[in-house]
Amino acid sequence: MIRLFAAIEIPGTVRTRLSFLQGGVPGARWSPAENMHLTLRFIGEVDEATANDIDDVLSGLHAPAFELTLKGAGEFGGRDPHALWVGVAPNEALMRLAAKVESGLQRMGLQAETRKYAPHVTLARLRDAPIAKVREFLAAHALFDSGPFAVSGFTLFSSHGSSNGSLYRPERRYALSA
Ligand code: 3AM
Repeated sequence: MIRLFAAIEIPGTVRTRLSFLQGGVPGARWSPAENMHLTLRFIGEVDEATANDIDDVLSGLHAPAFELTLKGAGEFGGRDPHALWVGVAPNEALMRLAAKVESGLQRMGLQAETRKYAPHVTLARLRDAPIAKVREFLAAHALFDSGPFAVSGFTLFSSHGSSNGSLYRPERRYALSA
């Protein structure tokens, strides 16, 4: 079995800038810069035959290249926040790409993703982080703006290890059309 997700890779220069945002929240486990990505679709554990089918579907997907801007900061979890992230400036091309990935995977037989797609780049996972510090972090980085960068493809990653020591390995890369 292999644990998979499809994601957009973030350029190294942008990941370095994101790593400069990391700090000031006790109880945060900050993501290493090499792990930072924008998930398109979490897939989960699949067997090898299914992984091959997924690769076929993603290889056959046609979508245009686009520009992406990371913007602002947010949390998941509300009163008990469990993740800190930077968001994405409104981006129709990204939403269409995520929808194409979703419909392709459903057509090949994967269970539909029931949660609404909420594009984000995770900066930290939280455990018992003081809410005041979380609010301070969000206020401090509300105006973060990466500037636009080109997205010319997307990647099928495998995920190894536990959530804190996760290693994400690019398995396949798929080009978007110029
Ligand atoms: O893109 P981020 O880092 O927020 O949290 C996991 C990570 O999200 C998420 O998939 C991404 C790559 O591992 N993930 C892990 N297990 C998940 C699950 N059961 C999950 N997303 C949804 N359901």
